[in-house]
Amino acid sequence: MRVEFSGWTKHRLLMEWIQEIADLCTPKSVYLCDGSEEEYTELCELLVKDGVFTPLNPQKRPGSFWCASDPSDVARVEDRTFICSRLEKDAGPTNHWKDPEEMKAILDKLFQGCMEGRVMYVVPFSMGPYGSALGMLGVQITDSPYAVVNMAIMTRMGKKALEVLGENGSFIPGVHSVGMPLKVGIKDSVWPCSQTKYIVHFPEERSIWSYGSGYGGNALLGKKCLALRIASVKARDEGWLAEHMLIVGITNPEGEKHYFAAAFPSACGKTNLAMLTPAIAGWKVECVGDDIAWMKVGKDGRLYAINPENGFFGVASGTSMSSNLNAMKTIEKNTIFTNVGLTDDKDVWWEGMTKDKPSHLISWKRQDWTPESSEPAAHPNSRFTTPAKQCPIISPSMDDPQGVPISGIIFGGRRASLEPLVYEAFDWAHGTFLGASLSSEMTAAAKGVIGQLRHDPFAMLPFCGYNMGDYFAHWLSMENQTSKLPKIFHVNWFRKDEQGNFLWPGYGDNGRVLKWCFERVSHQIEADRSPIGWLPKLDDLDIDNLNISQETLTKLFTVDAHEWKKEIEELKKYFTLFKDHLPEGISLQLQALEKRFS
Ligand code: OXD
Ligand code: MN
Repeated sequence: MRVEFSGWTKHRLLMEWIQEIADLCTPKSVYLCDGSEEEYTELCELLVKDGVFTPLNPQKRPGSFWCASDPSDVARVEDRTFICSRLEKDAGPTNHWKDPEEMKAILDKLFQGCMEGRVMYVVPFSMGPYGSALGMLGVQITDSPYAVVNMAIMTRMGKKALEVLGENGSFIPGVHSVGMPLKVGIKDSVWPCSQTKYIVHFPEERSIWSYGSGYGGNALLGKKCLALRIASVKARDEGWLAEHMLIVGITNPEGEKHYFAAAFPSACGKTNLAMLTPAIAGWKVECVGDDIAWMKVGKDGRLYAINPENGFFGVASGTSMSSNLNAMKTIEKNTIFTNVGLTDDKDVWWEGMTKDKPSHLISWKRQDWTPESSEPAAHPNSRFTTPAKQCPIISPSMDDPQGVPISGIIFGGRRASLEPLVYEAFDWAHGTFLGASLSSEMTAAAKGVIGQLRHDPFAMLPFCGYNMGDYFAHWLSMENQTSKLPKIFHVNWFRKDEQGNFLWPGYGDNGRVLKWCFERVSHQIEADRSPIGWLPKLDDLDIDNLNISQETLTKLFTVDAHEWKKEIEELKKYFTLFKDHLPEGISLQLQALEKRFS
């Protein structure tokens, strides 16, 4: 089939590539997206007609839809995610690798005719504000209209991106197929997907191929595939940082403002922190992004960050008016809900949303559900896809092509013990070591054993597009570019007592911790030196109107030498994984930590 471009683009390489993919995948037709509102509405109507989307009650949630995935396609598939660099050592020990030629042969077979009977959509998009020197352009080809409408929310998608691309601009190509060709006689399913899944990245040629899944990070290629795995490689080559981090602006009662970026593993509360309503009076938080930050040293020597995305793909389960009021307000309209419960009055519900449970609903498995049901109404990794602009505290700087200057970087994990509520790194190299040492209990965001502790350096374990040891070295090397790098902090909201109760209330009260970080970056307060870093003087942590005992506070900040020595042994073992790719700077930090405990 000859693809008719009719002036959609004059970019010769783009047209040749689209034709090549159409020839390989043999769809019944090709649709070139323009990103208009009419197009979004028409695609949603198509998804409704096909039974994929159920429109929600317009009185309750205008412009919104419910849908449920195949029960086998509910999360990112890390074990099917590949970094196919030419050399295995460049993918490193934390990524799955296959020789690029071998992988291309596999993909060639899989993609041959894979879109038969389906429409092939071509989705041009910009990651980051149009024309930002920090931004990047991508084009996703997909046979999933669900992926198209999600991309329309999550990225700056359509004509304008094509204009910026012009006739010879560069773009990251991504091909996505649900992997279920509609051969004659085969009936489509509401959530087509395949048991065979491949999420593949070619870091040298900077391309993405995704097969078999329609869900989230597997299918919305702008997000994890482009903005983290491919972008991290580009960032290494060009001397900047592509990170799994939220970005917030914080203003104190005196009107002073600082921006922070924070890395937490998936489903550890990044969206909640990004949209925080601080429990302390007079402090204001603005959200620039909830998942990804691209950061580059600016002319003034400071690190500037943009959020490459344009929407939130947040975890619905557990989100409530008390855990994240701003997220609840963001999703009041124009939102796609995937794998939550559908109530009888055509609204949505999930575990943790309200204390009172609906007496009946349709669960994410499309089954009748009552509070007595043994299975949850929503999948723990259920999601909302919603425009960032709808967030009541969205920062006007989100669209600033310059980005925002970052004063502090925060690392955090889910640790029941060991890690104090908050501490500060001695310097950049020590902060890099804190990022490299991050461990967290696993959540439902990826397939795996929930609750199991795993190393997740920089919260980038599933997202680093090259050798993680080289990535540590890249972080260390940022110091060669400037002396004005941000301060680095480590937080842990999840420490528990002997009975298994959380010691810290979390959510809005995390604003108290942000306040401490703010006052450290603005040099307003001193801190106490400890073997692991700078700890707050307890009087400096604002606990006004917080019902917390001195004993609990002490436990939150306990640095138990015995536990830390065990952690050091564990880290020694872990870092051997990186062999000669482990930079000396990290080994020296580990040795120094050990020495401080001896
Ligand atoms: C996400 C993730 O979807 O980290 O953001 O899994
Ligand atoms: Mn994420």
